[in-house]
Amino acid sequence: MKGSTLADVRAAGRRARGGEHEGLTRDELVAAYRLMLLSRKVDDKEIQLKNQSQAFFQISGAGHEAVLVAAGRHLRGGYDWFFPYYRDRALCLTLGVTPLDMLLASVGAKDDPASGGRQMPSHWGHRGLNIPSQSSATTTQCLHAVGCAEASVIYHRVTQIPDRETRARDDEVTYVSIGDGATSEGEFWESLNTACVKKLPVLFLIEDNGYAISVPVDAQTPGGRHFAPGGALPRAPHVPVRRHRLPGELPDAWRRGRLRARPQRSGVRALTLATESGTNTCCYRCAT
Ligand SMILES: Cc1ncc(C[n+]2csc(CCOP(=O)(O)OP(=O)(O)O)c2C)c(N)n1
Ligand SMILES: [Mg+2]
Repeated sequence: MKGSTLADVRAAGRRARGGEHEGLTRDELVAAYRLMLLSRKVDDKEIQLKNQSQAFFQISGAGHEAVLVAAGRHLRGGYDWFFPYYRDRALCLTLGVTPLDMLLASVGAKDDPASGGRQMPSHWGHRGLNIPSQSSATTTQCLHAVGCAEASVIYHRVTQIPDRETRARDDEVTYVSIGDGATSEGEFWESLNTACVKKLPVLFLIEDNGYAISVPVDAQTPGGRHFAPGGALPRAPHVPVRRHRLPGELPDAWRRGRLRARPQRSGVRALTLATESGTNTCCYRCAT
């Protein structure tokens, strides 16, 4: 599916009337559009709560919705495992986290299923959907994801583990996502290294929005954007690299990842349509 905005998906839905658009039926496009719009509306509501001092923090996923709905529709909540970045609201909605769950986290309620109000908002967690709670320190999620994927392999291989069928599925994969800025940290490269050495079934999604707060990507990533020839992604030639400008290209690559049970990286370009977080007042801007 071309494009990554709400308007692009709405236009694709019109073109698909009575047929398919790039392999997606009209109903599938409408379902994707509803999730994208829901994600944007929950962001808007949280920003309103923040401005009313009812929420103490807000992290927006605006601009990242299309790729994350595409990812979520090809993964399975409660079956695969998830270490989503803080902008992954649309992925979590697609997996089955509800707007109420998100708003409970936003106001730090004790009924918040992610952490009982102990974590910051958008620090995703859901026991039933296989979303383990994460740290606020960016990139630590990559190490957790690789450990999780290694556990999948061990459950698969060691047949003596009691109840192994109820604890792990043979074709489960682990999803982890990260921003362009966080890929500069050592944990990212450590996790890629281990995933490749052990051939672990991990999907890395890099959401490159061109900035890490105020630092543009070309100030900390060789070659500039993650898509650029000679950019950061080709620096690890042992990991199959897929550069996606179009969210619709994701699933095919990821199906291949599942079939081969090997690490896969995808880089997508995103334009965050909000501030970095509720504590910053400057908008993220596209570098190009
Ligand atoms: C280890 C660590 N260093 C710094 C921070 C502060 N911090 C939070 S978000 C952020 C920017 C990360 O940029 P990027 O990975 O590109 O994600 P984006 O916010 O652009 O989506 C930083 C530096 C942190 N949370 N953890
Ligand atoms: Mg960024």
